[in-house]
Amino acid sequence: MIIVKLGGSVFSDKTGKPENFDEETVRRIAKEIAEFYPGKDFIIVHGGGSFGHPEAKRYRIREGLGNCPEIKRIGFSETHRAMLRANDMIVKIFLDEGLPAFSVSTSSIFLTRNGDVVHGDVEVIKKLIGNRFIPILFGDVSVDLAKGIDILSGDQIITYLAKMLKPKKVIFLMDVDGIYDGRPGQGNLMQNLSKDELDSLLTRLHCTAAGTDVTGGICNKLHEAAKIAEHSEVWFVNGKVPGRLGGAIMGDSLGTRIVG
Ligand code: IP8
Repeated sequence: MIIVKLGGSVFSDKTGKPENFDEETVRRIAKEIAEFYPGKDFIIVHGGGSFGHPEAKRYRIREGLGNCPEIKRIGFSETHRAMLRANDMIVKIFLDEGLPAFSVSTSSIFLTRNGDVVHGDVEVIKKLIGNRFIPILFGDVSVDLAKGIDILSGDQIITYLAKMLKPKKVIFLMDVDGIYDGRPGQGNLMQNLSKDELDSLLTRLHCTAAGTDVTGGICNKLHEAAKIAEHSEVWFVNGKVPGRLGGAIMGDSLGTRIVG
């Protein structure tokens, strides 16, 4: 089983207009996956991009229900709807390419406490995989046991799925070539990154900046990658460049591979 994270910056321009969508890139990614399906099982998890993040920020979903619960409840649902719109376009493209993609709403099967997953029902996902579907989950709003509501990033979902389902590989698709030894997209590309190097990189990058993401951008990704690496091989490759995903699936691609 291979889990692919379709980063929000791959299918949309996070700095652009709300809900812009790069159909051509998603179609090409679907075609690359089609070359390996049904020989391999896939789970896709996509991020928020220009869909979920602006809404989550506008309604301050990460702060919980707080003292304006009426507005927050509307925002919770609107943020979810924005994610469903992205999800629907992605699922449609996969279906067009002959892949049996099936949408699984993260917020219906996961519960969080202060943003951390405390429950995730993976039975449906297991059965879908058993029946040769390609489940497509997404970073989403979550019902939170401490704050009432929160956001669950696609990267955290993958950490949980990796722990429960032990995939062979997790491949993060990004809009840069991999992980750099400086600010994202700068410095030298680190092609092989040990778990120790990953930890020191997190310290060096002063991982606090979230950019346009309410979920912490590259820093959250690296933190989650460190946990995922305990269960699975992890790759970071450029989803905007044809062939990189296919290369990572085969085990030979320009990008960053986390070595245990
Ligand atoms: O882009 C965030 O998911 P991510 C989802 O994977 C929302 O961090 C709703 C902002």
